[in-house]
Amino acid sequence: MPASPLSILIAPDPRLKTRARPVRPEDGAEIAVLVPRMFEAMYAAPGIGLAAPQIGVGLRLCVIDLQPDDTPAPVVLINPSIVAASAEMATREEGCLSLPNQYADVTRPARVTVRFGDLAGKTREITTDGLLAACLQHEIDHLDGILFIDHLSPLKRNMILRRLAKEQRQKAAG
Ligand code: K1U
Ligand code: ZN
Repeated sequence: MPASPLSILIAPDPRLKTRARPVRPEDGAEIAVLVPRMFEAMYAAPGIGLAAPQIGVGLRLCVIDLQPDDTPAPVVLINPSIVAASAEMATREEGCLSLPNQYADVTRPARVTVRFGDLAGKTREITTDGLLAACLQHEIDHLDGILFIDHLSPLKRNMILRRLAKEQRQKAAG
């Protein structure tokens, strides 16, 4: 029987605020099943990234696909970490599949180098800027229990959380 689609946790679910643990070699079988389902959930949402804690799995694992020119470019990142970040900062609008319909300008290092393991167990590095740099930092934040709203003032953060709660109540009421 086909597995049901993964559902994405919505803030303020406490699992989104929990630091995920590193993936270990013995997690390989679970990850092999999880990764295609994470891509499926991410494309269906639709989104350009998804971290395991967003589907209630406390592992340091995320998937990204910016689909430049509508061409699939899937990347799996196992135990990703930022090994270098520019002093220069960049501000861009971010969204989050765990905060549907909520957007805000977030300021982060403009350029980062991220080291991670791939599905074959090889260590890789990406140095990038622009949307991919923001997305990588956003997904690694999820692994540390940090949401994009945590980069905003308490006033803006609470405004977004209140608006989200209201929209979720209205959605539940049909
Ligand atoms: O982790 C997530 O919640 C996914 C999030 C990633 C992200 C978006 C923007 C800046 C940084 C990180 C999303 O994918 S939100 C949806 C989104 O941005 C999008 C959806 C469809 C097409 C293009 C973008
Ligand atoms: Zn997110």
